[in-house]
Amino acid sequence: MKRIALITGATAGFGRAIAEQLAGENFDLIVTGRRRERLEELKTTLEAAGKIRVLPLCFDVRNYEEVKSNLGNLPAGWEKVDVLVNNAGLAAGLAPIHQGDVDDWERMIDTNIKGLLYVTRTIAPGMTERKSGHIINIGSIAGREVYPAGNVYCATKHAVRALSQAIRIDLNPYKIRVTLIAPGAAETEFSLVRFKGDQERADQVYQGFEPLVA
Ligand code: NDP
Ligand code: 8X3
Repeated sequence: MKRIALITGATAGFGRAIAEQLAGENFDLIVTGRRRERLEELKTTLEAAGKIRVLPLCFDVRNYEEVKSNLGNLPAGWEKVDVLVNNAGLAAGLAPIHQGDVDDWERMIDTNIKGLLYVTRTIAPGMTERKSGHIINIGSIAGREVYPAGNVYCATKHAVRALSQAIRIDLNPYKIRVTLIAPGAAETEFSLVRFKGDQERADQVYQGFEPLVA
């Protein structure tokens, strides 16, 4: 039986690269994100070699009802998720605390913390029943250190780190592995999203050092 991996936020950056990597390791893949065309294109690309199956699911991780309706009733043959990669996430804005945009704060907290919780709450019960599984959370160096104006983004990634430790303790009796990956700055669509489409501002982030790639 093929192993199944579920990757949130597979339409870009790390998520897409993880999908490509796991496809090469012969996993069937459930890929999620909000951009349907990108998910369909990813399915076509990854299935082209005829070795694996890809199930694209288009939804917003911030919406618990959407998470439950998409992941709570997976189609036949897709229910037994072996690996969950909680990758979907973002930074919105870069402002000192007294000038921060509260809507940006809500977006980051809702996506990076609550989205991860909603997906985990929906997928983990199947893993505990089967007493097997691996949950991989994408944290960040920003979950260990903070940087100027990074306040809320850094706090969400500190939360991902705390939750990874807590989930590991809770699921250890069920033989479920929990891994936190904490990359440094990588040139993905991350900064373009953070600066709301301002490519020039995004490019400035990676000047003066060599960023990681997805
Ligand atoms: P990208 O912007 O390239 O990719 C982000 C992915 O998250 C996209 O697929 C996007 O899909 C998805 N996503 C964002 N919001 C939502 C949402 N509400 N619902 C569903 N999917 C969503 O960024 P990265 O690949 O860089 O980021 C991936 C993860 O890596 C994030 O958790 C980020 O915090 C973390 N990280 C990034 C670093 C970096 O420097 N790039 C370093 C360390 C960690 P769509 O827009 O289609 O919904
Ligand atoms: C993204 C890496 O250092 O730009 O998590 O915040 S950093």
